[in-house]
Amino acid sequence: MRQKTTLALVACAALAANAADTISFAGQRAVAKDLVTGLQVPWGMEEDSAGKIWFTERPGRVSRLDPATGTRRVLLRMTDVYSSGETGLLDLALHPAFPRVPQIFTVYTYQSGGAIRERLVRLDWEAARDTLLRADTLLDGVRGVSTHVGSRLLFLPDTTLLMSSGDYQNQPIAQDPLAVEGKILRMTTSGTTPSDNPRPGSLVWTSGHRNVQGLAIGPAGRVFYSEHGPNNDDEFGVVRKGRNYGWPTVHGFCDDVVEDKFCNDSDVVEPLSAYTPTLAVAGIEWYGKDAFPSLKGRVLMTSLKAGQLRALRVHESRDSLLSDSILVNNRWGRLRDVLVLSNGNIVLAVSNRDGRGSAGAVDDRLIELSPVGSTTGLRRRAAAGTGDARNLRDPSGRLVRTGADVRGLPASIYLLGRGSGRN
Ligand SMILES: [Ca+2]
Ligand SMILES: [Ca+2]
Repeated sequence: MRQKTTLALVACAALAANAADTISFAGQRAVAKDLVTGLQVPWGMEEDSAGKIWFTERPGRVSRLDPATGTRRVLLRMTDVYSSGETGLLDLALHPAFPRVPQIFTVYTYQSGGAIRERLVRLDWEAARDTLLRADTLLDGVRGVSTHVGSRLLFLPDTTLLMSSGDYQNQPIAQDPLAVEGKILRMTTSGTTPSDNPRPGSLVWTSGHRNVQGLAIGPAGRVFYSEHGPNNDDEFGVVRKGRNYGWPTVHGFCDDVVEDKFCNDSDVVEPLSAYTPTLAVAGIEWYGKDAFPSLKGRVLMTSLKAGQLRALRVHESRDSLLSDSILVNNRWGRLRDVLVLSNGNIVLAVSNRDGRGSAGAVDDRLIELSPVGSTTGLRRRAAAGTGDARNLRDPSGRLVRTGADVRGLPASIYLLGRGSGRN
């Protein structure tokens, strides 16, 4: 087939950090583009009202990224963070009225007398100097070890804050009503106990957790969680005020004699889905946008070990799962978190440098998925110089690359072919 060609100058070196692929995703074509590369365990992401992405990296950095340009600014390097195993700087949450209320909340581990402890702090964004300042400590002294320390943050519509804490490998603590570990906690933005928490004076919102790694909110304030099981029964489910989630007696569903008794005695909430073998489920997010129509009304869930992004459809009013599908299956390695942007694009945090992955040259990174044909997708692809190229030839006509990925090519003049042949 004769090919329609255009002459194009492709400055490949400048494209290395902005590589884009066109892939099949959620029943349509999508552009997968690296927004930022060379990160170290990006853990939590949030979008502000101006469309910028704020994110943490586990060694202690808080950054802001402009997804339109790829420009990243490190706003804070926290020097008292202890990062080892699963610990470090974990999730962050912007105040719901940000930037009018210029507050950011983040949780991290530190060392105290040889022990690992965890604290939740407030950072204030100083717009004039575009910097973050340590402002307040909401909760301190949460016990930790190098694993099972949570911690996701999620604002509720009433501007109270949920924080997940792990069992720090001390399993019975999850059932201790006086301990803050192995729980989902709820507090005000100054760290005090809301008057409508289940127990007066207690931050405990739900108990019986091993290590909740994902929290998300859907329509009507419905809150979802993801949680790591041991070698079995990772969980996805609904968070219900004051309820017991069963750990360590109950793994996943109440489905043996011992579990059944505990579930009845303690009114345990079962998950909506459980995964054996485990996936190492991680960040979750409600998808309510139109950019990927097949995902509308689903919860997106990442996983580390399995490298998956899943879409879960939960019944509108009943606590039952209607479908659970795999959107991404170990394409980029370990996925720590997912963010839905206001335009409906999806951002994934890749976590191959967390000590349990196999890191490639550009890891860790944030990858943005946008639908092919969207204004955003076209603009970004044009900016990246990838166009709709099917194959790329040198000036003598020799085929040097098929597909849209131009990583690694020297800067030169190439012919962009749009034919169907691979010859
Ligand atoms: Ca459970
Ligand atoms: Ca079970």
